[in-house]
Amino acid sequence: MARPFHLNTPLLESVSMTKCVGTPVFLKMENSQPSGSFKIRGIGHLCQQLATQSKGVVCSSGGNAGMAAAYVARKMRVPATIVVPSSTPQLVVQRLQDQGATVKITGKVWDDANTEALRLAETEGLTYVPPFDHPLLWQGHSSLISEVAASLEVKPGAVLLSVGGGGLLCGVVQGLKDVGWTDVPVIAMETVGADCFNAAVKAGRLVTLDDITSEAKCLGAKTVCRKAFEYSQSSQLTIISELVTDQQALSAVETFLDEERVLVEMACGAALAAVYSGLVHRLQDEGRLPALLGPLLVIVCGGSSVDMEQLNHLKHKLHT
Ligand code: PLV
Repeated sequence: MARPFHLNTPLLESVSMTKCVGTPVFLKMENSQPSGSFKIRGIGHLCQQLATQSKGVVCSSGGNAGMAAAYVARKMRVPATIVVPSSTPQLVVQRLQDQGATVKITGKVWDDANTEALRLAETEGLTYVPPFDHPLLWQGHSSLISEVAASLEVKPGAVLLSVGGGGLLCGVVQGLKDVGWTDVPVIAMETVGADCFNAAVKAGRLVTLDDITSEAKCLGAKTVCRKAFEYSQSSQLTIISELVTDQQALSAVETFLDEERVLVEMACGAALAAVYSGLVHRLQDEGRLPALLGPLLVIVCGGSSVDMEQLNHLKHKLHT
């Protein structure tokens, strides 16, 4: 089997988050992947399976799936076209180009960019790389949990992560199944306005949002993948779907920068906000998480759509 493109990332204990939650908090530092997020796990795996003979790959993305596809394609010496929506910050377009990718800006949200990517795959004979909805992606992402299981001595009390289109959630659930941890609850976070999973859970069916109004653009898929919804309905699993505001997600990004000295984007801030805003505590008070909780595993999904200028721009826009 070919060597994977992703790294075995550090698992760090966070003293400040532990203080906040009252139970040990471990951070799986996916921000330190070569492409800046966990996406490289699934996309690396998918490309190794589907793109070795490819004349080129095309990936639709809010940014980070594109970064992973561009990195992997460069290593595989395959041309990459990344289709992003107009909401994508210029800094991401630049970073994609620096990876050697051709960038195409199409439509307002990821769903529009995806229609164009599918069209290009069809008309130009390119290999389509989906950002979240494919079993090979989930299999690739699942390595994240087997790494944790190999280094954490005890079973986590809960896993905390962000949901965009649901690929990370599906990969984590698959990983939990692989290591026999299916009884570990998963807290699935989104921002208000990029909440397709929460909408589906509430409605009991897949829901397509009218628009993406959150600034956490990398969570901005209008419809969650079917597998993630199916997992939410499974009686074998506990998946808790919760929302934070953009302000809470951004403020979590700032606190994380101050306390852990790591800059992540708002998509990741959505998960971190569950700790800093007291949501984990609230879930315990409501009896949805045990009062005596085992270690909390936080997936620091990372993200490249952020620098100091973008952070200041978001602060100004959201008045935090
Ligand atoms: N971002 C996707 C989908 O965007 C993308 O194209 O990059 N954290 C970060 C930093 C992300 O970039 C994403 C997804 C997620 C979390 C959520 O992962 P998902 O989509 O697998 O649930 C529209």
